[in-house]
Amino acid sequence: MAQDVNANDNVVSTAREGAVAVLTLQSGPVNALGTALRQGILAAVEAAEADAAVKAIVLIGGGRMFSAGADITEFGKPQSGISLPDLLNRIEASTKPVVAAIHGNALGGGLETALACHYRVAVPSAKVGLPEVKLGILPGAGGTQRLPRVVGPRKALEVIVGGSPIGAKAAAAMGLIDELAPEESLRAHAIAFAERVVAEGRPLLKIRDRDDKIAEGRENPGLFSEFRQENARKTRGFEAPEACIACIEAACRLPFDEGLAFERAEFQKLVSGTQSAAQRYVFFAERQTAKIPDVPDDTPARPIARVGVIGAGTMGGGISMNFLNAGIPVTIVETKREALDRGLKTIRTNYENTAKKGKLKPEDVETRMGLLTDTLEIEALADCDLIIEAVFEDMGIKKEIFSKLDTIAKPGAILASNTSYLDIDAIAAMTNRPADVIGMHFFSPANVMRLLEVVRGEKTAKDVVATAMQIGRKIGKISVLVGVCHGFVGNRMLAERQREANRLILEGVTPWDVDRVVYEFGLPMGPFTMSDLAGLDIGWSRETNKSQSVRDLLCEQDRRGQKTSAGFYDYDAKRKATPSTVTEEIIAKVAERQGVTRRDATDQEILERTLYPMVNEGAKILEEGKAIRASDIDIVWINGYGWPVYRGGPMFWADTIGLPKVLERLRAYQAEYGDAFKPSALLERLAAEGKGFKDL
Ligand code: TC6
Repeated sequence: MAQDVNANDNVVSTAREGAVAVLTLQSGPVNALGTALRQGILAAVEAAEADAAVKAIVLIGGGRMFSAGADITEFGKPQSGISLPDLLNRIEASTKPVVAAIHGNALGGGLETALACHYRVAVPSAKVGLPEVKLGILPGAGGTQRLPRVVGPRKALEVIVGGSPIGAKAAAAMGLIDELAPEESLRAHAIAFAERVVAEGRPLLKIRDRDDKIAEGRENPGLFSEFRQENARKTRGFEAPEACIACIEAACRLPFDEGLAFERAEFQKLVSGTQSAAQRYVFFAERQTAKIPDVPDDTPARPIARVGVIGAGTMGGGISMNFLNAGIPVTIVETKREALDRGLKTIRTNYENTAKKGKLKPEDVETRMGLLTDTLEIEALADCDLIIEAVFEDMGIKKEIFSKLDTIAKPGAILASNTSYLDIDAIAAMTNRPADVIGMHFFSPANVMRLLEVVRGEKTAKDVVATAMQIGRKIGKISVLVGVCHGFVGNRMLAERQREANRLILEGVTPWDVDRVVYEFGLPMGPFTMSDLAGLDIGWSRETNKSQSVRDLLCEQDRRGQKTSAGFYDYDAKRKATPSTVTEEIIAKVAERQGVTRRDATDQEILERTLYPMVNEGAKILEEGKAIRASDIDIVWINGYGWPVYRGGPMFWADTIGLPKVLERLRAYQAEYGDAFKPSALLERLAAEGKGFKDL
C-alpha cells in the first residue's frame, strides 16, 4: 500500500512503495520545470535520500506527461531558487539510485532531468527530445554534454540540432531508454525496476562518467564540419544550431564539468539574444491564435464527417489531401472528366512519392485514396458537412457556385471558399444562409503549408468560426482568424512588398539585388524568384494587359517563369536561375517610357522599402480589426511565407527596430514617393507613446 509521506506545495508528492520513494511531479498541464517544481524536486530528493528506509527513488510525471522542460515564461527573468543545471547535478549525485519513469513527453529540461537520473524507463508511446533549438536556445541543463555520452556525437547532433522528438522505442534502440514498460503499468514497472537495481546491487550509472561513446568525436572530428555542411540550408541565419554543435564538440573534447561550463556560457548568450526572444514569442503566439475573444473555447463545433471539395486543380487536390490524411472522407467535384482524372492522378502520385520516400506505408496510399469519392455532379455534395470551393479566382464563377450550393447543401453544412483575395461577404450574399459561409484560405502547396487563414464574414456564425478553426487544427494547420479585406492578412501585406519591389527595379536596382537582400534577411526567396516560381501569367492575359508593365512584356515574350525556363531569370534544365539581360533590357525600356529616374539604392534602402510598408499595412490591418492581434499577423507571415522565425514575424521585427525609427523612415519615403508610405494612425500613436505592437 502506498504511503503518502511528503508533499511540497503539491507540486511534488512522495509516496513510499516498500523501499522505493516515488516522486510524482504535478505542476500544471505539462510539468514545466519552473521555480516551484525545481524546489519541490530538490526537497523531495533530499528527503528521500535522508530517509534510511528508502533505497531507491522513482521520478514520475503526474497528469499527461513527464515534463515539457524548463518553464519558458521564466527565461529572461531573474532566476529564483535552484537552477535547473544545479538541480540535475544534485540528482545525479544522489547516493541512492534514481529512476526516471517517462510517459507522454520528456522534452528539453524534461529529458535532461531524465538524463541526470541513473536509469530511464518509458512506455512505448512516450516521446523524448531536446527541442530547445526551436526556441533559439540549447539544452543548457547538461543536455549537450550528457546526450552525446549516451548516444554518441552523431546521433546527439541529429537530436539536438534537429530538435524533433523521437519515440521511446527508437530512444531505447539508441540506449537512451534502459527499458520499455507496458503502457498501463509504468509506475509499477519503474518501481520493480528500481527494486531490481537495489537487489542486484547495480552501480549508480552516472552519464557524466561515460567516455565510450564520445570517443568517436575525438577520433573523427570531421564529423562536425560534415554535419554543418549537410545542414547549412536548414540552419541558415539561426544562431542556436551552431552553438549546439559547438557544445557537442566540447563534450567530446573537454572533461564533463568544463563542458558544462562551456554549455552554460553558450546558453546565456543565446537566451539573452533577440533570436531566442523571437522564437519564444512565436511559441506562445502560435498558441494564442486559437483564442478568439468572442468565440469561447467551449463553443460547440459542428461535426464534420464528410468534406466536399469543388475543383480538382492544384489547390483543390492539395486541400483534399489534408482531410484524407486525417481520415476524413472527401467528395471531390469537377466539371470535366479529364480535369477530374488529372487531379486524382496528381493526388495518387503525391502519395506514391511519399511512400517511395518511406514516409507513408504503401497500404496507406490505398486507404487514403479509398476515402476519396470523385464526381462530376455537384449535387453529390448534398451529404457533406463542410464544402470548400477551390475554383478559379473569378467572382462571377464563385457567386454562381455558392447560389447553387445553397440549393444543394444540407442544412447546417458549412460553405467555405478558398479565395485568396475576394470578398467573402459578397459570396455569402448569394446564399440564404450567410451565417454558414466562411473563407478557408489555404496556401500552396495546400497539403504542405501549415497556414490556414480562416476568413470571418460579417454574418458568419460563431460556431462556424469555431468549427473552421478546429478542423484546421485537426488537419495539422495553424488556423489564424482574419477579417474580410482584399488579400486578407498575408496577401494584402505581400502586395505592399511587391509594389515597392516593382518600383525599385524601375529605378535601376536589379531584380537580383532585391531578391538577394530579401533572401539574406532570411526569407526563403525574394519577390522576383517567387513570381517566377508562381508563374508570371497568373491573372495575366494578352488582351487585357498590353505591354504596360515589366511583367506584361516578359509574358509577351513567353517568359512566364520557371515553367517556361525563363521569367525574370533564365533557368537551366536543373532549374538553376541566372540573371537575364533580356529582363534588364525590358526593365530599362519600361522605366524610360514611364520617365522613372534611375538611381542607386543601398541594401538597407531595399530592405526598408520592401519590408516597412508591410509593417505599416499590418498596422492598418490591426486598426481595421482585420486581425485580432499583432502576433496573429506574425504567425501568418512565418507559416505562409517563410518569414524567418528568428525574426519573430514582421510586427515583432518592427518592435525590435523600434517603432519611432520605422515611422521616421516611412515619413522620409512618403516625402519622396508619396502616400503609399503614409504611416498608419496606429503606428503613429504607438511610436508617440513609446510602445510597440507587443503592447497592444
Ligand atoms: C528547456 O527545457 C530548456 C532547458 C535548459 C534550461 C537551462 N514552459 O502546447 P500545449 C504551456 S526549454 C511553459 O497547448 P500540447 C503552453 O503554452 C523548453 N509553458 O499542449 C500551453 O499554455 P496555455 C523545451 C509551457 O499537449 C500549455 O502549456 N521544451 C511549456 O498540445 C499546454 O501546452 C519545449 O520546447 C513550457 N516548457 O503539447 C516543449 N510547454 O494553455 C514545449 C507548454 O496557456 N512544449 N507550455 O496556452 C510543447 O512542445 C508542447 O507543449 C507539448 C504538449 C508537446 C509538450
